[in-house]
Amino acid sequence: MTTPAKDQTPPPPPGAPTAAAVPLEEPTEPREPLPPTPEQASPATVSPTGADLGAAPTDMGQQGAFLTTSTGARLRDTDHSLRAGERGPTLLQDHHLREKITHFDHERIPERVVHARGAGAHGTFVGYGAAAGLSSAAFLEKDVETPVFVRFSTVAGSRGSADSVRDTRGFAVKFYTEQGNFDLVGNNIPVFFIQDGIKFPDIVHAVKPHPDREIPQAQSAHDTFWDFVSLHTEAQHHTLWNMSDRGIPRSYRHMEGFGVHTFRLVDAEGGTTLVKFHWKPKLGVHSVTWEEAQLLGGIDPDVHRRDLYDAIEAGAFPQWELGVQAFEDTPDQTFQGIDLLDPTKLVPEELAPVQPLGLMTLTGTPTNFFAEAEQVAFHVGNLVAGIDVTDDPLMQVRLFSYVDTQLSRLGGPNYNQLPVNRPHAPVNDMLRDGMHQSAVHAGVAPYRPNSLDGGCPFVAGDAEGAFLDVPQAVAAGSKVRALSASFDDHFSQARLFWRSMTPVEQDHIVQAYTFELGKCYDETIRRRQLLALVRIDAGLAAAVAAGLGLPAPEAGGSDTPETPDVDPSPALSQLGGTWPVEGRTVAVVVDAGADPDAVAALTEALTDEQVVPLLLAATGGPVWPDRAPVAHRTLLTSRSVEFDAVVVAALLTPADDARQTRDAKAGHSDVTALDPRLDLLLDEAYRHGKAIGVVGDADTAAAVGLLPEDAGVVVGDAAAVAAGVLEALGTHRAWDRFTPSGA
Ligand code: HDE
Repeated sequence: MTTPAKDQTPPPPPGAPTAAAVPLEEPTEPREPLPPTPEQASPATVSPTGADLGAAPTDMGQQGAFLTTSTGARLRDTDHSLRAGERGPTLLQDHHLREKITHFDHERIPERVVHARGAGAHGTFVGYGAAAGLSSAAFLEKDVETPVFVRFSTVAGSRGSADSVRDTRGFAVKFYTEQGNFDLVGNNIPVFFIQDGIKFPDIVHAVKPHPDREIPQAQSAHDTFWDFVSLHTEAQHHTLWNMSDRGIPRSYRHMEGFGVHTFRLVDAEGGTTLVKFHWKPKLGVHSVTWEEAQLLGGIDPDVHRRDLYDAIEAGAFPQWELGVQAFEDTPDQTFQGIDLLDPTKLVPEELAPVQPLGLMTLTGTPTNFFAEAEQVAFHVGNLVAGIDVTDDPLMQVRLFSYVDTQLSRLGGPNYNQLPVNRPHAPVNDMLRDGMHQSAVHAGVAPYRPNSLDGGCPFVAGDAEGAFLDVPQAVAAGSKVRALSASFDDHFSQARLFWRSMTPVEQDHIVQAYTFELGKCYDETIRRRQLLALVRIDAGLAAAVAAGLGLPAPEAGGSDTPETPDVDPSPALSQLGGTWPVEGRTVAVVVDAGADPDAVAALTEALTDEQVVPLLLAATGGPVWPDRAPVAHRTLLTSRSVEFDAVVVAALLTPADDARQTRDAKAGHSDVTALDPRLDLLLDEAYRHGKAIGVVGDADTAAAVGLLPEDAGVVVGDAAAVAAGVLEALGTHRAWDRFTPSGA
């Protein structure tokens, strides 16, 4: 066996809390706080009113080598409270104790009503200049670079819930433009459950845990959700997306983003265009399987947060292209029969292609999660010149909600002064005082008109880049609580989505509905949802009904009117195509008998493509005696769902702890030649359509139950395996392993 040279040691995988050597003994020498790690970014050091302070980001963190009170007095002891004698009661005069405990008692703020679980990152947006004829927004101009902060989220779960659940994902971007902050507060699904914002509390109350027992957490598989959406059929289109693989993304990096509503862009001459915003991930759209999602909920509930931060730390910076579908701003605000003000409708890309406007790259993880990802406050009304809202009845209500919610969540009206929310443009707003005011405003006349402050601040015009509320004509009419008849069709676009899916994707949808409805206690609710499904597609309804053991409803009945036929939109499917593989993880199964040169060559080939190899051995410690590298994962600590692919570089025989009493996974099989946990790992990876490499020949493959000709299986030397696995990863999954039902 040859020795791996020092420079062949694979780099440590991302995620270690510090790069510094950690001493075994408690340190005794005072030292300044550690600076952020290279990938950590902080909000810019601008003042609460947008002035560039030119300070180092570390100036916003803790300073000095000694422990102090919050007012800077150095402390002698923080391990003992001040007491009347060593065995006596604690004294009320202990100001340090009271400050420490009182602050701790108030460390939590209300979590977001929705989208409580999420993760944020810093980055930049660079305009292509392609929006010139559409919008005067300066940040869209060619090569203009704008800092951004992005927060991805689930909707239903609490702040500590799992990332892997079936749900819609939030995709909110704050652009710190030189004309003020622009927030694009979107989702990974292009349509919404409701058409009028007044229904938002209803859908949210329905999907949240039942109010009596407060279960289930972060799930839609329960009676109240299906009760509501089966009655409120405008939710059917969005629900169908949730039941598709879009509801269980592989990572944030693999999600599309959508502004959902139609926006109105205004060009330099005042011309207007209606647009729908899209974010296209450079890595393509990719999802986990439902079994993976369920396993991840227990094994790696932080999967999406970890993936995002590990990728950024590894230098595999996630990227999305921002684009728009553009439509003529006609009086009826309709495109080819699709009402652009109805947020339950999308416009197929085949009818209106997405025009790219710029590229977003995420390059920085938060320095402090609470200060940044928790305190960031998005608002649909944070608009800049060149971008305006429309009369979409959902959007209109959001314009009220996002300010209102921050008042209780962030404790007052000055939340835009928090470092992550501060604009990078000068702020002169005449808003004064209030809780947590951190600006020190000069002048005596925060009102207009005034003469005492020389008339300041002045209002701006077009020449000064003032925001324009487009003078949009509104139809004169009566005050009504109603929507136009064009909002009445709830099913044709759900049918469009279903018919655009490949057979494998359709199977996943059937499985998801059957699972979710199967979790409902009430049969009437299941039957009612089947009545909605038959209006989407009779085959879908029949397949779900069969799984539930219920009769399939007939299409065309009095409560199941026929839905018009639609042309599919192939762009909605996530199959087909090949994509970059940056930041994906590959388990490399090794032991001391594996050829270290082959393993080094393999891991190097993977890291060259910014794929993260994780050495998986029976136990921790050095894989080869007395030398690097050490195993990153062990059979006990890992499960297949943590990896995108597996390479078998050693046939692990049963290890000492391969006993069910020590590791339940070891109960998977009685195979005596292989460790049963490796057998399980490979079974699952195969079932989930993941790439599997075997360093060796057909006999080696046979020893782990694989054939070289199996889809997504690569057998050969290290170089061939690396190349084959990288190629298979690029297609996201070995789709041929999923045999669609009926095939
Ligand atoms: Fe939200 N939404 N929403 N929403 N939403 C919030 O604002 C609300 C809607 C979305 O990472 C809240 O700061 C109403 C559509 C995202 O911080 C709250 C209505 C879309 C985020 C709120 C909607 C979204 C939120 C909760 C119907 C996709 C997370 C905390 C009129 C286009 C942002 C907060 C983050 C957050 C209200 C509908 C996306 C309560 C009333 C449609 C991505 O204000």
